[in-house]
Parts: sequence; structure tokens; C-alpha cells
Amino acid sequence: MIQGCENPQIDPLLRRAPRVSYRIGDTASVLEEAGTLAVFGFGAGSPAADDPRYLRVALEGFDAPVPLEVWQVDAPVHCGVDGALHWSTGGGWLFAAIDLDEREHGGPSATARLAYEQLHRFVTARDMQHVLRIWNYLGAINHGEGDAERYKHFCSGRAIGMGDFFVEGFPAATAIGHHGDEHRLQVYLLACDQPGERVENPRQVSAWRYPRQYGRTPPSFARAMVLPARDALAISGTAAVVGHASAHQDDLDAQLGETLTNLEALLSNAGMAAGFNTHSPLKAYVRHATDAARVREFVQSRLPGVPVLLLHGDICRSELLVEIDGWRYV
Ligand code: 3EB
Repeated sequence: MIQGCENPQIDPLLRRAPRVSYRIGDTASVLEEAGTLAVFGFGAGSPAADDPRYLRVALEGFDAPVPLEVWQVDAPVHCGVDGALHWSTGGGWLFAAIDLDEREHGGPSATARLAYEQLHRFVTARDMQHVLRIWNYLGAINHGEGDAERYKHFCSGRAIGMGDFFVEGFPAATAIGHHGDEHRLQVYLLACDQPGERVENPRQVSAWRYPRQYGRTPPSFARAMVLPARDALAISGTAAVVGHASAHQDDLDAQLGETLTNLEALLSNAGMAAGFNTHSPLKAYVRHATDAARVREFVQSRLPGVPVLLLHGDICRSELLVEIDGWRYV
């Protein structure tokens, strides 16, 4: 089939979005498939693999078995290791990941700074300088009070490490607390040789404009990113934040409802049709393991047929119980 003939609106010169899916399967055979850019296992029980395209994420899944997440492009892929950084590239796309131990780098802020400096250095040395989407997983994210909270140290280090690289606007992002080794910071990204388009949520204050009460350094991320061919939307971690405030304290169902409203607002502001479907993989990060069953019920009834991976993760504001991120394809 000639590429693009399913959707004549897509300019053939623009990079088609990587396909993201959740699959039950064996890591080695998924890595052998043509065009596999990255594969993610979740939790301590996930397989180990030496391939630079494979990342074992420090978040536990609530499903049994926990699927792999797979990113695939329509081009040959090559990959390598550069110090603490693992990378792969193909068809104008770049995956890069870094996994650091804070004890070796002077705490959460210095480690976030180093992670971002390394990633920044790496992408600027390549042709794929448009960082469209970033994921950040850190341990004990809510430990510490007020400005001493670890998430806030992370935000400060991230901003310093970003330097002026994102002056034109931040990538879409997720920052979640994992329950693995608390000193471990994992950051990975998707970049392209073509730019995307940032999308904000009219129901929410942009994160980089959050008032002082949320920390000295506001979080550096866009709410979503339209990919270069406008064939997909990469959606940042989205929670029950309205304006800049957290809504529905202690009410999981209401937080889930508000999160869905925010997700729909992003689709609408991106000019996309409403709703999610069997090809829009999402992740739901659930703070309390005891809430996982209720979150599963909610997504099954309100997002029927949508692949939603349930992961045990702490949201960066301690009053938030759940956060959802993911992809919507056109
Ligand atoms: C929020 O709306 C929830 O620091 O990169 C969501 C997505 C959140 C990304 C980040 C934080 C980040 O403010 C928190």
C-alpha cells in the first residue's frame, strides 16, 4: 500500500507519528520487528533486556500480565548507548532515555539538571532537535514539606538543565513518582526532525504560569503536543486541576470525571474530534493501590474499548489521586 493513502490530508513530506501500542508478548520478538523504536516494560517483574531501545520503567502495573508498551516507525531503526544515555533513531524520530542514581549526582535537583543537560546535549548534536514529549519518573516525589518537596527540587533542576533550549515553548510531559529505588530518576523523550505544535488547556492555567504557592520554579511543560503530520496528539499528564487549583480533594470519582473533562478540552483545543478509541493508548497513574479497581471500572464505563494501562504512581501534588496521559490518533 502506498503510504498515506488511507488519509489523503496527511502531507507525505511530514513525519508520520510513531504507532504506540500495549502488547502482551516477548520482548525479544517485539524488538526484532521492523521499525521498533522503543519498548517499555513496567515494574520489577518485567523482563530484562540489553537492547538500548528497551527501558524498564520503575512503575508497577496493576494488570496481570502487565503488557509491554511498543513504539514503532515506518523506517529502519538503529540504536546505541552514550554514557548513561540510551537512544534509538529511525525515520526522523529519536528516542532517548537516561537513568540516574541521585546519590551519585548530589540529590534530586542536581540529578534532574544533569539528566536534562545530557539529553539536551545529545539532541542538539543530532538532526532531531524538536523534543515533542518527555516522561519523568522519580522516587518519593511528595517527600518533603513546601518548597523542600522532592518534586519541587526536581522542577528547579529540570528548569536549569533545560537552559534556553525550550525558549520557544516546552514539550508535553509527565512527571510521576515511582515506588522503586527512591534515588532513581528516569527520564525519556521522543524527538523529531520536524516541529510539533503545543496545545494548552483553556480550563487550566498553563503550568509554567502557576503561582508561587506551587513552588519557586513552575513546572516546565505544555499540556499537549500535536505531532508534525497532525496525525496524533501527545497528551501530557492530566489531572483534576482547574485554573491552577486541585479540584475534588479526597473524591476519586470526581477527580476522574474532571480529568476526562480536561482531556476532552485538550482534544477540542487541538482541533480534534472528541473521544478516545481502541487506537488511543492511555496510562492512568493511580496513587493508592486500593483505588485501582475503582479506576478500572471508571475507565471501562467512560472510555469503553480504550487501552488504558493502570500504573501505581504518585501524582506530583499530594492531594491528586489519579492522572492520565497518552495518545490520540486522528
Ligand atoms: C498538573 O496539571 C499536574 O511537572 O512535568 C502534569 C504533567 C503534572 C507534567 C511535570 C506535572 C508535570 O500540574 C502535574
